[in-house]
This record gives sequence, C-alpha cells and structure tokens, in this order.
Amino acid sequence: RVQGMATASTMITLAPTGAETVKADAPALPVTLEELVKTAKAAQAAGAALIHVHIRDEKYEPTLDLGRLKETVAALREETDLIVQLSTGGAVTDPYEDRLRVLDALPDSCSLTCGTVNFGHDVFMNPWPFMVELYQKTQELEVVPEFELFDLGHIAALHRLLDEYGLPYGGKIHCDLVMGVPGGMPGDARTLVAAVQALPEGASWSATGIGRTTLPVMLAALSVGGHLRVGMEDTLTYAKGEPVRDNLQLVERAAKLATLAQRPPMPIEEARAMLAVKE
Ligand code: KMH
Ligand code: ZN
Repeated sequence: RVQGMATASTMITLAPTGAETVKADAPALPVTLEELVKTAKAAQAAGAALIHVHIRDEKYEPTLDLGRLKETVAALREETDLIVQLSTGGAVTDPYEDRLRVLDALPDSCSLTCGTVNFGHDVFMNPWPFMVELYQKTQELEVVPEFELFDLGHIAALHRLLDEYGLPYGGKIHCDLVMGVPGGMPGDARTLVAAVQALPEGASWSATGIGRTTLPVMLAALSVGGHLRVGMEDTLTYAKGEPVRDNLQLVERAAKLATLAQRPPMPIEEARAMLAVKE
C-alpha cells in the first residue's frame, strides 16, 4: 500500500494567483479582492474545496499586508465555504517577519515549506530555524499547516520537524508535492511515487506540477490516490500553444479528470475533516 492512498474522492485545491505572474501578462489573474472572491465562488461551484491565497496591493504587486490579508480571509469566509489557506511563502523577496505575521490573519490553513530550494533564477529561503518558528506559531494559533515539499530532502526535514515538535494542530498531516520547479524535484511519475513513499505514515497529500509538468503530475497523482492542486499560480499554459483562459478552466479540467478516475471532487465538509481545520 502506498502512503496516503485510498480516499474515494479527490480534494481539489485552487492556487489562483501566486506571487510571480504579472497581471499585464495574464489578464485573467485574480489580483483584486473582488476578482479573487469571484474566482473562489466559481471554483467552489466547479468542485474545489480549498483555496491557496496570495494577495496583491493596489499596484497588483505581491503583498503580505496584514490588514489586507484579514480582509481577504473575512471576504472568502463570507462569500464561500472554501477552506482558506494563506501562503506563508509569499514572494522570494519577502522577509521572514512578514511571512510569520501572515498567521495573525488566522486562516484555516497556511502553507509551510520544508526547506530552501532554488526557484528558477531565485532562491526560495526556508532555513530550519524559520521553519520551526513558523510551525510552532501554527500550533499556538491553531492553524493547520500544509507542508509544501519541493524536493525529496524537504520530506526528510518534515520527518525531523514532526519528530522534534510533534503533530500539527488537529492531529492530521497534510502535504503538497510541488513538482517541476526549476531547482526542485522533477514533475514525473517516478519521482512522484518516490516522494509519496517517503511521506509520513497516514499523511494525506496533493500534488501540483508547475508549467508543462501539470498534466503528467495530475494524472500520476490521480492514479496513486493523491489529491490535486491546480491554478494560475502554477500553470499559465492549458495545452501546447494555448494559454490558460482562467482559473475556472483549470478547476473544471481537474474535476473532470478526477471524476473519470472514479475519484470525484471531495465535498468541502469532508476536506475540512480530512485536514482537521478548526471549526
Ligand atoms: N511564491 C513562492 C516563492 C507558498 O505559497 O508557500 C513560494 C510559494 C509557496 O508560492
Ligand atoms: Zn503559493
């Protein structure tokens, strides 16, 4: 039995915005609160259960402004039933203090990357002491972390984190394999299987493949029993030579493939129970 196997349904996560894409290059990228809420509602209707959120300022630049984050969490809770996950990764230029402060917006969940990784021409910094501080803050504030794993070494760091600091709030372990980042693990089936076999016993997991690895990773994850993350944070090309129309197109494709795989989209209440987010 492969680790984390055997859920009958597929939790679909939408990562609609990210911190890297410029609005002018992808006009459908949701960068205002209104655009984000509209995107979130459509995604929920199409089968998404969780939204991974990065926000932008009035110039559409990435920001970790606490006031805006709180406003975003409140609006998403008001207008949707989605599990709200804030990114603590931010942009590669964001200082650690700002990334820690994200948790004060009290989302249901937050991302927690388990190690430093080359990130294209940049470096996404996640040194051990920062990981520990962030993890302890999730435990204090009762926010469920999603462990972002860009490389196999990050899985070893996750084991160490759990061994030394105990289980996350809620007692469940949920991971996301982020594959195909230039500098991280490749987005292919054999790497996915190796990563899944190394996960902690009983962990749930989703996978996303960046850029052209989107489809191979999605199909491999479905066949091995994983959950899916999709969205314009990770993919701007729908098919060769065809730009993504919008986030909804990506959620709809994920829902369709999951249904074809006999693992239809997971209802939000089931996803809340799987992650053990605070009620
Ligand atoms: N934007 C990347 C540097 C996360 O959201 O936690 C980090 C990232 C991961 O997107
Ligand atoms: Zn992110």
